[in-house]
Amino acid sequence: MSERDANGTAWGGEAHDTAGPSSGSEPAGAPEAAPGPTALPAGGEADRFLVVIPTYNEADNLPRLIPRVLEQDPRIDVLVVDDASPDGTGDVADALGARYAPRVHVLHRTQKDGLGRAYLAGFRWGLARPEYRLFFEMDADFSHAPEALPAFIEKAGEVDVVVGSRYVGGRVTVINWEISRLLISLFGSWYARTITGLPVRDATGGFNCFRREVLATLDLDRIESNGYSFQIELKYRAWRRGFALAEIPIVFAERESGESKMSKRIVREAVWRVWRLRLLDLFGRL
Ligand SMILES: Nc1nc2c(ncn2[C@@H]2O[C@H](COP(=O)(O)OP(=O)(O)OP(=O)(O)O)[C@@H](O)[C@H]2O)c(=O)[nH]1
Ligand SMILES: [Mg+2]
Repeated sequence: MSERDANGTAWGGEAHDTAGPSSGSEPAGAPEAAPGPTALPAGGEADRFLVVIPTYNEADNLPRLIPRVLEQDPRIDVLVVDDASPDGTGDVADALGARYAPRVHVLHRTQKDGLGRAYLAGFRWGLARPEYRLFFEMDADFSHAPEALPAFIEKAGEVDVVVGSRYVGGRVTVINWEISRLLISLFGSWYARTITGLPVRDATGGFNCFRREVLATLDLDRIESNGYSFQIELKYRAWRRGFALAEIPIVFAERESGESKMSKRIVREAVWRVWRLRLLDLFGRL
């Protein structure tokens, strides 16, 4: 799958494989004509945060979301990872990239390939740029309130992985979900926790923050999951590598507009993936 950056330059997926170079130069294979958006800030300051937002048909949401994300902290940059959305989200993202340059970047992928693949492409993009110290996962549909970002940043001063949690302190902070969806989610987290031992109440949650070292240490190529289980797998691998996880409470609101991509297939994938993770770990092959 080929990807092009906000300037529309095509660049192959292989270019991402050398994650985390320590020099301030552009990553190999990522031809960007001008410095600017991806160059190291003056003085080699390496303290920026990358909010990775995967999008599929989020053209309505993105223009309202991006400014709200950026205003939370001057160190925040955004990377939109769009899978050739038929509703033109990619073009909307490019326009936002130009408007909010150099803080908004866009990765275009050629086909819908799932949330997990989109995040992995986004993480590799960020790891190839040494200025990014923290990485965030965030949905484009306002389920995740940008106003929570400062609390994640603060907690990331104490732990390696900050998990945004809908289920901490004996409370359920979900707005506008059908009871069936809530039960699937609660059961899913309990199931993942029970089988894998992962000490997290909200195992499937997708509003999370990772220190750079976590993503640089995990072998991203080995991550197979793509749907809900992607969120479980990422947390599980980080935890098994000995990284410290902590949950902070978030309020999760069902999407305001646009279409849901939640499917039975995604739930089914999660059901068997957690067993696979546990067994791989048991046999030392995680
Ligand atoms: N790039 C990319 N993004 C995706 C894909 N599937 C979902 N997304 C995005 O990932 C985020 C989460 O997906 P959602 O559809 O909101 O999934 P959900 O929150 O489980 O379900 P709903 O909110 O009910 O739709 C959103 O920003 C989506 O646009 C995909 O295949 N590729
Ligand atoms: Mg959603």
